[in-house]
Amino acid sequence: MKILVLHGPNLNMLGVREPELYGKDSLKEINRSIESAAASRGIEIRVHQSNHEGVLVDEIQKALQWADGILINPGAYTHTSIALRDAFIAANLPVVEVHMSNIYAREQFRHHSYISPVAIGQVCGFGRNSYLLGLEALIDHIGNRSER
Ligand code: CA2
Repeated sequence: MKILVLHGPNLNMLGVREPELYGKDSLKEINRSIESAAASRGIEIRVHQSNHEGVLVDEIQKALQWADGILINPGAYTHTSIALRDAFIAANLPVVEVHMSNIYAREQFRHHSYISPVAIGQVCGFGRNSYLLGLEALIDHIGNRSER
């Protein structure tokens, strides 16, 4: 099983600014914990962070050639990007959307996601664990699908 992990804009700043919102872990540390969770399940992952919407679209399109599913924290593009949503529809791969913070406990504009209607589910509010819980759910979903 192969999974693409995508991080959207500004998530390269994790651990550097706003620790009260997003925790003290750097993106590197978060990636390490995702990689070790995946490795313990024998799952191959590739991780990519970009601050650019088009680069994220390119990665989603490329995933069609090799990935069984996508775990994404789309960052602020969650609330703005029809391009990412269309890329997910075109890729037709299972997607899990994750957020470190509880977007529903924050500003109104963060309550709407363009991504969640095309995702199999969303995990938010658990900091770094949002990624690990989302990964678990995605692995389970892909596994159950291939057993059919
Ligand atoms: O809670 C999340 O994971 C978000 O996707 C994070 C986005 C925000 O726009 C979403 O509404 C919710 C922001 C990522 C910015 O990350 C930073 C990390 C450290 C310092 C500054 C920004």
